[in-house]
Amino acid sequence: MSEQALVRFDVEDGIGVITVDYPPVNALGPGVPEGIIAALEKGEAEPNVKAMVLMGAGRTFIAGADIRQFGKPRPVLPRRTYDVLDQGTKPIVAAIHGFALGGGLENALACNYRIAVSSAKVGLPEVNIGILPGGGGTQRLPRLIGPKAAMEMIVSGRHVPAPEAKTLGIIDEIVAGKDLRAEAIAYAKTIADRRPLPRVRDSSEKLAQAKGDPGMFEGMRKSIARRARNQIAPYHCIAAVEAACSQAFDDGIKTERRLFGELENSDQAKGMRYAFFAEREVARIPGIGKDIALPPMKNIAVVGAGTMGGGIAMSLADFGHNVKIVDATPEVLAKGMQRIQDNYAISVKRGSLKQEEMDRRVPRIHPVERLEDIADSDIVIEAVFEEMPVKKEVFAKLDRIVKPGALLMTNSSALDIDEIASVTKRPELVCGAHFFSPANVMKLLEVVAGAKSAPTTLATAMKMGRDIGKLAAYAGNCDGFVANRSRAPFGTEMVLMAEEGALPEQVDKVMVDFGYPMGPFAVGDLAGLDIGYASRRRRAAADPNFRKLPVPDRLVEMGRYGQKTLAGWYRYEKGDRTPHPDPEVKRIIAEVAKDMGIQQRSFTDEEILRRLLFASVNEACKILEEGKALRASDIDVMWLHGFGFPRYRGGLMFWADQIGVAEVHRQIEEWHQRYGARWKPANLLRELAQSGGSFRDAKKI
Ligand code: 3H9
Repeated sequence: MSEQALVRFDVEDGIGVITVDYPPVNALGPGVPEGIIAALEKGEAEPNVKAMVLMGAGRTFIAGADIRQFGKPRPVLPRRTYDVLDQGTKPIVAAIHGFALGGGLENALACNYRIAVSSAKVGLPEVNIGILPGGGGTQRLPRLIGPKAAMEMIVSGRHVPAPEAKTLGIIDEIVAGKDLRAEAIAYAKTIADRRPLPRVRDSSEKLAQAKGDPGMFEGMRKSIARRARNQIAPYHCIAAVEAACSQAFDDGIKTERRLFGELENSDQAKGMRYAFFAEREVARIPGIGKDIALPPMKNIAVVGAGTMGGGIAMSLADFGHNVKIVDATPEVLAKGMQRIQDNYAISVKRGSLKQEEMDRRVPRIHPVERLEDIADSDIVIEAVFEEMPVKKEVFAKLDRIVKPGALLMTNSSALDIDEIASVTKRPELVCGAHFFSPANVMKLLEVVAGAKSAPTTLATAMKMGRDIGKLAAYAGNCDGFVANRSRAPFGTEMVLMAEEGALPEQVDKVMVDFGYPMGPFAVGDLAGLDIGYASRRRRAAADPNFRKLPVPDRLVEMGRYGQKTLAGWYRYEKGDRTPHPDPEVKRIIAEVAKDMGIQQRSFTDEEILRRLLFASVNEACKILEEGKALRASDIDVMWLHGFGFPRYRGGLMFWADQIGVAEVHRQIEEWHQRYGARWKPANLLRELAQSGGSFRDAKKI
């Protein structure tokens, strides 16, 4: 594409209008900065141009640098757009709609004025891809709004709505936005003769804030210590803002460049960039185009007012949907509604939700007492007990009662979708919608395809997920679907390793150091060990070869259910969630090991990490070779958003790719020899190791 096509320049009424036109989001891809510079030079040279406007065509202003170009060699431009904007002699107005993010906002900050429509959002979200604003954002934003507010924006990476941006001082004026071009031209005329030109780089009053509050930067570092554990970018962001306060503008820019250079090719930035694109790729199901016509999604109902059903109803209400919720008895329904109220009230108490917002959301959830009351639904999401006969009974009833054409989705986390669909006369309208717990918090939604699920059914479930802020991922119908099935061997290995001598506290420390927010044993105690116990019993009854896990079984049989009984893998003090290693657990583990003839030994941290994660990588390969997942990166998205896998490591399969398929295969083969059948390498793993392939490119569909 030619530069003219990427950036247009035309003159109207003495105002030069520069329009970036690089769909879908006007990223600053190759040719765009060059096009902006060429247009600016044209505007400077034309005597009849009194002022200029910089805007974006289509749905947005500029979403930032082209992320696809990072990590690749790029031509070094003799001048950057920011410098050309700074050196201009004619006023330039950035006219923002949609998003002004990263390099987009940085260009706007180098303009003399900024106007925006009220629905616009601005931000410097670079930290979310493991880098920092490298186009002067760390130097200009603190000068414009003060270092404290700037640091908060840069370190959080949040998108700031235009009205708030106006209050902060980023935006000069909010415009109606009916015809942004006309409004921007009108605004540009009002400032065309004003001199001197306001330049953010020249103003330093706001920086004085740092002198009055010398502990500001250290305070910020402390406040993010938990959230940003192990990460480099957030701390570099703080250092860059600190430089804005202690160095002259041009020196600050050099510091920003140096810090940016340290981050761009870091492993963390690579992992986060990969995650960014994986999260977008996950929305695509081959064979289902964007233009597929979808049935209505207006009337939605949830069956089951337990923890999951309530959480699903909240997820819908949070995004403005009215939702009916039904349960077997008025008592259970009332209890469920109370739980919903309480959960919202906790968020209000913590300050993460405004009372007015809670008052808007709760009335969107309508409790009803009979299935007949949800007969007019377009979509029904079932969230009753995880027992096949119960699910079948509910689906048979729903099929009779709910209007023809309505979609019936099950929130089952493992049961056979085809068996559930078989009791209905509309199997093509049935699929799984597996929310993760707590459903109103966790972002992952597995959309599970039954053998007869129609493309429109799957596309509707995916869209519903996206509409309520979830990352919806396709999964094939198999035991545990994709996320839980790939996680299951991790859960088994951690217990078997404990029998061999790796104690919960060592395993948990390894995984927390790796980047998980909590170790897996501590998570088990939080969720309740009785849950896994019940499911193991069920599965053992159905499958004589099902592997027994005597240690957790014994803990549960002793009444050690986890945090709720103040004892599980750890012991707890009343009113305190801190896990304390328990000699009693060590004794039980040693006893079980002795009974089973297992020789206990010591483990290195590396062995623990590999054993847990490689077990899952091998299972993920089986899932891929069976075609139950569409791509390795979908499994990564599931691990990032379902299990708290550290985002800066990209995801399970991306992490394994960094180690290399050959090494993963070698290690798994070694453990296959030592531990037997459960470590048999997946065929796909063997093939990839032989062909020199990568997990990332392994698609089996
Ligand atoms: C930066 O600016 C560094 C600077 O400091 C300067 C350094 C010198 N690049 O998300 P969507 C694609 S770093 C390339 O589905 P939405 C995206 O992959 C950058 N591609 O839409 C997708 O492609 P496809 C700082 C990009 O409406 C399509 O556009 N900026 C970029 O849900 C639609 O995206 C950011 O981090 C990009 N920058 O959300 C902002 N952005 O259709 C990143 C998007 O093939 N972007 N694409 O899958 C976003 O947060 C969201 O895309 C946005 C729109 C909110 C803008």
